[in-house]
Amino acid sequence: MEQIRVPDPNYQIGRGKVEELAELVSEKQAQRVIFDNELKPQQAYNLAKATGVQIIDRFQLILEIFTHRAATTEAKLQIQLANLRYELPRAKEKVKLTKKGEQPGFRGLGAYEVDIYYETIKRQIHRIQKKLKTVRKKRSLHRKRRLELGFSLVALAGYTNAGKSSLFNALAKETVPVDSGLFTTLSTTTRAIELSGRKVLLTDTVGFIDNLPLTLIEAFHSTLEETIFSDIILLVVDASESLDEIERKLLCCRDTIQTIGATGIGIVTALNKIDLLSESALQLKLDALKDLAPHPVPISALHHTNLPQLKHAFFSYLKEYVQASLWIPWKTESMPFISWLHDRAEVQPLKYEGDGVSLTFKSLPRFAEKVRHRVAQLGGTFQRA
Ligand SMILES: Nc1nc2c(ncn2[C@@H]2O[C@H](COP(=O)(O)OP(=O)(O)OP(=O)(O)O)[C@@H](O)[C@H]2O)c(=O)[nH]1
Ligand SMILES: [Mg+2]
Repeated sequence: MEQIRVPDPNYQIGRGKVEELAELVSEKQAQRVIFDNELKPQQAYNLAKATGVQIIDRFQLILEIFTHRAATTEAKLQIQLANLRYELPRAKEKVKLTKKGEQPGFRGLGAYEVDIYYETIKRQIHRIQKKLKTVRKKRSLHRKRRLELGFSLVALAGYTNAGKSSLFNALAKETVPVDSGLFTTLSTTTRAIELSGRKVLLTDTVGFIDNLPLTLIEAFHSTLEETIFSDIILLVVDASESLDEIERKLLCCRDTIQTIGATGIGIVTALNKIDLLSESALQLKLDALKDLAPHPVPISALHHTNLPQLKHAFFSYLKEYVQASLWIPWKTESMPFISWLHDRAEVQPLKYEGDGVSLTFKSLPRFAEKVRHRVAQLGGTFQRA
């Protein structure tokens, strides 16, 4: 529903509209109503009373989406903090309202004293801020764990609804799943896939949007850690929209990538949903987007169109593998070391030499350096080709 008017202090929308809304809710058996505008507690309360369902605004919706997507402790804390900061100025009024009678979205608050509820939130904010400080110190651990795997990281990114998750599923399905034992520590939105024999970690991320409420920006950015630490960004665009829309969203993506500090990472653009476009319309868009969309590949995630071309495009961006040879003496730690290496690199058959074993492997340069370190600990020798 849409209405153009000066916001009503009690309902945000006009009385007539409130009635229409209540009818619509009952006709559609809606479970909640989402407002694009920010709502005052008084308005949310009155609307809940009039419609019988919970009323939330854009801010709360976005917060909910972030809550589902937050993979790291830091992101989770940032989101809790954003939520509490949203609640704090509303706390006293909400408790007062609830004392008049509980409504959907206001339940349970009536038991509080006004000041106690406010103070509780303040204390929680304080506690989370303290936790965040500790967590930030540990931030790099998460990243280290990924590097430790020895895989290249590809992050899906793009405006909301562009088709990132569809592409994620399509790519994950098209490729042989890699032994999952290793990945129990990864989030559900990361899959290991094979790309021309190389192991790659593909991560789905939360969608970008314009006009993000200021208080949510930090929480949003911390859910995008995967993007910052990736080797390639696979930027997904809904190419079926108008050229204006596509440009606006691409600019928003470019800004977001810059603000989170993911600059300098190779970008391949998947122009998605081409099944909805004619050949000539697609060509027009490809020409018009030349400067805004780096390395464009037209695809359809839904129909699995052009996925090989897409994989080829980002394969060329993966860091070159380096080759190295090593020798380690035969001792108890040697066997676990070799199986660790097998899981993470392309290892050629072993050769038993005297009282030790030698082998050649290919991997990412950063991983080869890690191997060099472990070989030294085992008292062996290491040589990069
Ligand atoms: N016609 C068509 N529809 C598609 C294609 N890819 C995705 N869609 C549809 O686009 C909608 C959004 O797809 P998602 O994969 O959920 O998009 P997303 O980018 O992950 O969205 P958020 O996670 O909300 O940011 C869904 O209804 C998909 O079915 C495509 O190639 N063609
Ligand atoms: Mg998605």
